[in-house]
Amino acid sequence: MGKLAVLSLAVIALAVLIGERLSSLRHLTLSYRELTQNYLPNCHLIDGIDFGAEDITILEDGLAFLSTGLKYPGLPSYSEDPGKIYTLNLLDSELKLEALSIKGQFEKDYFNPHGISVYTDDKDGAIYVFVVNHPQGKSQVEIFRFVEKENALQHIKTIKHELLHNVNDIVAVGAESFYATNDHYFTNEILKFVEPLLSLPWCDVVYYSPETVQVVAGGFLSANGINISPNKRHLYVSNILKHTIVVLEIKKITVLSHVKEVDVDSLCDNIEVDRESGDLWLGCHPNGLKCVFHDPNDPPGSEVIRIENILSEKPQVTQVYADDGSVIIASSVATPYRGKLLIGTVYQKALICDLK
Ligand SMILES: [Ca+2]
Ligand SMILES: [Ca+2]
Repeated sequence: MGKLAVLSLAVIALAVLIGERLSSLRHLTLSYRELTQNYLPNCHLIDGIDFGAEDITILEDGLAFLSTGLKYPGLPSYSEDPGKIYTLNLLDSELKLEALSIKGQFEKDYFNPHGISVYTDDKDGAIYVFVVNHPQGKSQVEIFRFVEKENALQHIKTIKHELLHNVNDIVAVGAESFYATNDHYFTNEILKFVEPLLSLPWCDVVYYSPETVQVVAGGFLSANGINISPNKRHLYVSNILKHTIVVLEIKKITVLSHVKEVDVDSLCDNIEVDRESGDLWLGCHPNGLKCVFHDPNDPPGSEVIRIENILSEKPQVTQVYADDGSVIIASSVATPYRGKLLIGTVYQKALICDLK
């Protein structure tokens, strides 16, 4: 075969590969999806949240913790200030956001909080706040003790481990133990950028305790939000680029078995679980490409999805809220509390609505 023929074949092969990858990217990001508005009554933006509340979780007594000010490579962030953890008491008639001060040996200037989880110790009622932190682009987990009287977080320890290399979210299962998701396989910034384009199912879930650290589940295109069922028997993990929620049964603390994957047809980020009904509440990105380009004239929208009876033969997947970005941009978490729904976003605002 002549050189020209070889070159032509190479060009054709490359074109086919690029075409195939572009088509795959279109599917991964659901870039063709158009959103129909689906609003809830009495929605109000939360005063004081302007730079995202990527993750939110609510205690049984109505106190919400909000992780704000995330700086994440490839996504916009509109503040140079370090991130903060806020509380918001949902039982107060006037919702007042309070920033938690941080006590102890801790580098506040580089605080870059991402996924959070709260654990209450049954023995003494102590409340521990676990926070994924990315100081200067690194990945580590901070454990704080919540000091309610002082509206403060007492820093207890920083956990770093080679298996905790791209942590997105965590769910605490003890005062010092948790499951964590990695949303990328590579740590090199260029490879991290290329990774989603190659559809490599190499992301995982890691269990950490002071005695054991190990990968307990794998095969995720990108593992994002994670949470646990009220009876602590199942883990739920968002396989965000596959548009599914993976259900894992906890056989033993480090032995998980794959139960099923539920289609959600959206790029779902964090997962909150209603402690009474066991329903899953998901903050989702209806169009991933818009999240990447973040064009102010065509912003990413927001979508909240609820899954009822996830362990049954026929889980019900329902869209609860949808907005094209004119109200809130890039919703990443949604958490219900006594007839209200609090929605947080990656880098913009937070919204509270009445559930119908
Ligand atoms: Ca979380
Ligand atoms: Ca997340």
